[in-house]
Amino acid sequence: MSLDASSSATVSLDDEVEIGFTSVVKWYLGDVSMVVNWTDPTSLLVINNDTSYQSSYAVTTVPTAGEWTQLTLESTFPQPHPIHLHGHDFFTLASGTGTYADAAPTLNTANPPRRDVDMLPASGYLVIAFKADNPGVWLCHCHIGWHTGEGFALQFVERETEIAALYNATTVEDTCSTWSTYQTESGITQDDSGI
Ligand SMILES: [Cu+2]
Repeated sequence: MSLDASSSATVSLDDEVEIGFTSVVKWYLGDVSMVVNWTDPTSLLVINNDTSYQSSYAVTTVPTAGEWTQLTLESTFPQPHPIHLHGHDFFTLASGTGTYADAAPTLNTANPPRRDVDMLPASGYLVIAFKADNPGVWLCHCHIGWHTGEGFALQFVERETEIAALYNATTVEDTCSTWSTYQTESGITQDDSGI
């Protein structure tokens, strides 16, 4: 089915992808390296109406049904990254090498490719967009597993006020508390981004 995208977004992110080498390697999107607490996932926070997210949760809220969100990722690192978004088939509006500003691409909104993964080229940029038609907590991350573990991720909380009703709160709370007990009893220490 042919579907068009929009080039006008009400939520717009333009994040530089960066890597930091300190005692451990971390990836950053827009200066944030994601770290979420295993025992306190975003969906549980939403259910508990505890929505003052820590900055390390890398949350962008997408409040309005039917409006568009656009994410531009740029990287000067000479390695491609497969970018995956949960909850949507996103539209790829542009990608290429060099900086987005230098390339100044025309965004392709006329039935553009729809993907659940697309490549951020080495030393390049990727522009994706999605329409807020699916309430939920949606992770967007590099699909190279250890990059995800090193913080290469962000999340969209889409139509926050509608999310709790979509969950069975008891199931979520029970699952989280069971995990928490297991983690404590087994002496497991979280040593990565938590995703
Ligand atoms: Cu990666």
